[in-house]
Amino acid sequence: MIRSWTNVVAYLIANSSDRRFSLRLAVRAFIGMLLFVPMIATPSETRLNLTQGVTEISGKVYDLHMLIFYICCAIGVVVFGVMFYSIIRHRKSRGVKAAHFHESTKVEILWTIIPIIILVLMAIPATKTLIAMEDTSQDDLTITVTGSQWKWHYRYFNHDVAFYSFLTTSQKQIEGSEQKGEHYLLEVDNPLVVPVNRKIRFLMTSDDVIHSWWVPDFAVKKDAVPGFINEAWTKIDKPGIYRGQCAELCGRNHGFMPIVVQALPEDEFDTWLAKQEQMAAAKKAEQEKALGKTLSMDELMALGEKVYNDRCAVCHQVNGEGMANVFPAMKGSPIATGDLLQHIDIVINGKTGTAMQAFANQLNEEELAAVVTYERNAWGNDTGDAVQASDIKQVLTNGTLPDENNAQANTQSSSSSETNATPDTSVTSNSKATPETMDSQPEAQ
Ligand code: HEC
Ligand SMILES: [Cu+2]
Repeated sequence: MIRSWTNVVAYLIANSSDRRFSLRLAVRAFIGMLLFVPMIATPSETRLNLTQGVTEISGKVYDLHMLIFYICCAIGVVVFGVMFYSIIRHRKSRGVKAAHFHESTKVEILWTIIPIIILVLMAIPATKTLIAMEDTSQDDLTITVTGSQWKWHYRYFNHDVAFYSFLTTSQKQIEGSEQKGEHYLLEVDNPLVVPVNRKIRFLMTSDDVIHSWWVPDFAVKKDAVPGFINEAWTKIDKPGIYRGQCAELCGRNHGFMPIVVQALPEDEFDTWLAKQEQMAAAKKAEQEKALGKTLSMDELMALGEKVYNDRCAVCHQVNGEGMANVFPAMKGSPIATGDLLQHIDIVINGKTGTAMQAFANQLNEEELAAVVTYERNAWGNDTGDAVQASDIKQVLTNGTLPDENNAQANTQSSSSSETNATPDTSVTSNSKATPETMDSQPEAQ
């Protein structure tokens, strides 16, 4: 095709002395070009076009997109064709005299009615597809998707399985000091695992700002809005790994919260889910035990450093110096070197209206104790305070630190009272989107 195009151009130049002839050719070439556009867009593998995806809905969305695209091309050809034809045909050099009329009721009615008819015709298939996309009834599996700065959290309804999904691309690749990997910024530690051939309903919400869960292969793109629950669904035809991104500008690390979905054959998925439930139960038991343990300062600092670097350093930085005017420094912070209860409080409850989120449901007591200890002793903060898991448990249940004298009694009473506020890392309930609130308002939009 390119060859023939260059031929046309060469021909035009060669014959440019014959102006009338080349004009006619130019018009034909232009119309030919317009007709040629849809052909470029057809191959599904081109990076320029929408993906056909791996679900029935994504196929429908693709077809709809192509249909509308072709209609637009046809309109383009007709409108530009008439326009250029008229301009060239009635040009001054041919001695054509301009007509002096205006206001033609007939023409005006015509150019109102024809577009209306075209729009209505386009709306019919579009509405059908939209209605199918919105129909979340009769699902086989419900998954709650919660966005927060800057990670996704997934919870399997009616199963004791929930986890966070973090970006795993190394900082070095991001900075450019290391070769970028194949799935640069599109890889996570825990992908969302789902079965094929089952209808999966997603309930989307957010813990802080608006995010948007977008996986092009499923044609699912839904805003995750704090305080609201949006619904979406998918039914995947083909096992595989599908990648997506947060599609709503949600702050500094917006580009660092990708989505990875692993679609497994149904039986493999069932095995996976059963195993996750077992692991969750084992983890819970382990954490109960951790509450009674007293860790040494070294143990607390080692665990604390890991938690800090994994979860806090994105904002407060590894060197504890934060970022001027955005994220306060931990080094020498009045809170991290001051009142212990206030320090624990901001870590477990966060600070509303700021990027400092509540970590009570994101980390377990042991991790919270360790990270607070770390912040109070790293970077020359040297307060000497060692915080234990049982201290955190006390703050979570009573809002106070255990009194030195009856610490024993407090530990006993607290471990016997199982409250809803009990955090359990991977199996967490989000403060704003617990299963209870979701059950009571599943239709909320
Ligand atoms: C998404 C960014 C972000 C992350 C992640 C984050 N913080 Fe913060 N943090 C903030 C911001 C912003 C503030 C300031 C809040 C305010 O305006 O008072 C803050 C304040 C604090 C303070 C009070 C400091 C002071 O001097 O005012 C402490 C302590 C703290 N964070 C601890 C942590 C710990 C521990 C973690 C990890 C478990 C963590 N933060 C993770 C953003 C973050
Ligand atoms: Cu986001």
